[in-house]
Amino acid sequence: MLNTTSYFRTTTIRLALLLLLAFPGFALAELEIRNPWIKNLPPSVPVRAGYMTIHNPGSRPVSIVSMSSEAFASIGIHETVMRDGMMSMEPVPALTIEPDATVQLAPGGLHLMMMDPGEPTRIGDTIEVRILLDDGSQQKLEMWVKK
Ligand SMILES: [Cu+2]
Repeated sequence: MLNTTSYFRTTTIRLALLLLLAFPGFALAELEIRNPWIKNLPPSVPVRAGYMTIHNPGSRPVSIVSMSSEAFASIGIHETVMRDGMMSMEPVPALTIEPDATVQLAPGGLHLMMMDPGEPTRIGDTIEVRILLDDGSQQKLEMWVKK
């Protein structure tokens, strides 16, 4: 049975398909983020490290330009490197994820450096973080505070 609602729905889907076909760059980039979490530390420590798995399901490279959260003064992306036998951290200005690639932010490697939490973090908290991508789009995610 074809009623008015399903007619409009079909038309809307057709229109969306047409737009996608006419403008392949129509959709904004979107990253798939799995298991985003923050390692909890005592309130006396003014920094937290954040981890997650980031997958780019699209057909173009996507760069993370910046990250922010109301719960932290700033968030940077860091890489842990060995230099002259010493472990140190270096800022990553923009993290680029190639098409169909997956990047791991994990202890001992890439991580978020989350500076100056406004309030002490507690295990079980969720903290909202915004990601700015190089096409100008923004993505929000919830990060879990874990032990
Ligand atoms: Cu760091």
